[in-house]
Amino acid sequence: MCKFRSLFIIVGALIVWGTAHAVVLSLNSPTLDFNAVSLGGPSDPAQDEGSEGKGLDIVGGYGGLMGFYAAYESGTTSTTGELFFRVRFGGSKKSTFDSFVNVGLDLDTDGTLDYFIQYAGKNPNRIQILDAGGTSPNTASIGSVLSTGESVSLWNGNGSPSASNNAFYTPVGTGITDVTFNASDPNLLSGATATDIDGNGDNDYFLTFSIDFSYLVSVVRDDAANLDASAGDFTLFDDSFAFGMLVATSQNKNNVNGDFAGIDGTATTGDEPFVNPDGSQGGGLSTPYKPDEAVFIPESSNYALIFGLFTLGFKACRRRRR
Ligand SMILES: [Ca+2]
Ligand SMILES: [Ca+2]
Ligand SMILES: [Ca+2]
Ligand SMILES: [Ca+2]
Repeated sequence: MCKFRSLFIIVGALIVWGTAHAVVLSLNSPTLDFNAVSLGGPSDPAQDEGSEGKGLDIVGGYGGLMGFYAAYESGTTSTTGELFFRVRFGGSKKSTFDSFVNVGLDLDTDGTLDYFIQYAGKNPNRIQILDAGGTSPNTASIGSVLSTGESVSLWNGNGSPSASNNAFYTPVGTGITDVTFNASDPNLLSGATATDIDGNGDNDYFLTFSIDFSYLVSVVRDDAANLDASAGDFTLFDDSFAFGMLVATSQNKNNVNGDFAGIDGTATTGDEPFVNPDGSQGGGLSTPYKPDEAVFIPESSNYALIFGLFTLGFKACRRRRR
């Protein structure tokens, strides 16, 4: 009898369940169904939003709860899925979110931003895709609109989201099952609770939004000549391509002037994408995310390694039993 067979089966089952179980995602899906986005640093320090106000302060990295999550719901083809994002804020200025969340994308993984997926909570009230301007990482700015995407259609939290809803703004603890709060985390801030991880006395808020992946496919394929071909043939871009992400908030649609997740925004040079408080570049960008497998690349290779060990072990057990 193989002593390890049961162990291999259990570990293998957990890996398969944890990384590849089919989940039908929606705006109110549990945060566990999302991928926490590691931004190469804290994600994100509390009260580093400068004058932007608490409603734009991305908070995460306390009690095991993060500030930025992504997820992907596969479609019937490799170009027709749905990209989801969830951002946690330290509070809310009002019951609606009338500012901007900008998800920066590095498609060719060369360390420079190529596009922004922008949630515009006021005029033009759309989830759209914009060019990333600037010629170097630390001058990245928001460029022209490349795809007007789709109109914001907020779900009100009653019943279930309809197919046309693409956004949900809710106090943490209401309508969404969050990841379990670790009250013994040594990094906890004074007064922090599961629904107020920055301990500022204001209930934290989640903004969850989604966009049809097909809009990004159109933009990238049309713009393939401007991307680094050594990273792939972008005329064939689909959900098997991996790309880096970052997230920043702003009060208007043309500037990235709010809080940058993964970077302490109160540092002198920390108010620009990619720029760390010590002035070095590269801060706040995730490792490449592969939508069709819903994994970040380093996790993907670990998965392959562990799964390979599991398969080998299982085969070894079977052979011995014969
Ligand atoms: Ca923050
Ligand atoms: Ca709070
Ligand atoms: Ca790039
Ligand atoms: Ca920040």
